[in-house]
Amino acid sequence: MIYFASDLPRAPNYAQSRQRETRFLAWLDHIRPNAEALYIVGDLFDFWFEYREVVPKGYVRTLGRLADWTDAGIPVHFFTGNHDLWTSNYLTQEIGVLLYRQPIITTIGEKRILVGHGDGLGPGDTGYKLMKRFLFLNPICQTLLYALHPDIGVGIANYFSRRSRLVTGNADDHFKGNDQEWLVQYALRKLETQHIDYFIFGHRHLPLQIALNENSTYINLGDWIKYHSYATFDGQNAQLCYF
Ligand SMILES: [Mn+2]
Repeated sequence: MIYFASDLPRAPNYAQSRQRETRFLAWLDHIRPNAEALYIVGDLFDFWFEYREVVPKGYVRTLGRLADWTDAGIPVHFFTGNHDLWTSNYLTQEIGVLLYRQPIITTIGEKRILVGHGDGLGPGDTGYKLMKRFLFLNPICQTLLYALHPDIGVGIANYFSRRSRLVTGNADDHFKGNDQEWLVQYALRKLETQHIDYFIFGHRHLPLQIALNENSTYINLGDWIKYHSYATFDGQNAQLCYF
């Protein structure tokens, strides 16, 4: 079985963050016996920024568990989200994940699956798209951040992490209809030129499984704040599940 999960930001306080992490780790341990691969589809971290010799505090148990999986030969595919788009080579080197900065189309069995975090895809979200392009991924901004003491740099990253969460609107916790759901629109547009069996995205923080046509489905992975939701793929069918 192949597993997909995304969006595990930390809670405002330490105790709640640990609680969230404990639940996620319990899920990892639960699925491990029959896991052939794991896809972390973005926003595993609240924020992530790598200095040459320093990485942010926290996430020790999660990172340790993922390293344990990759050491055991289970592939862990890691997609950057808007909260961890500054991921560099630490996670590939130290944890052994396969890193993706863009959505990918992968063929598993006979199914074509498009996987990606989903930030900045489809129509709308113009404010975020501009910030991502001109601020978050701007080499000058990154160089400036490197030049700062990590306590200050990480503090700034933290600030933008919260801000980008505001910009991308976690408050939209109800389904807005296919024409207002940007990722549905993105998927429908993709289907005009090619066949894709499953679109698997995170970022929306709302578990969704929507038939786009007779043989194409959009799954949103929800999150690990409210829903503890994930998706499975058995080689034939993908399914939204809850832990
Ligand atoms: Mn996101």
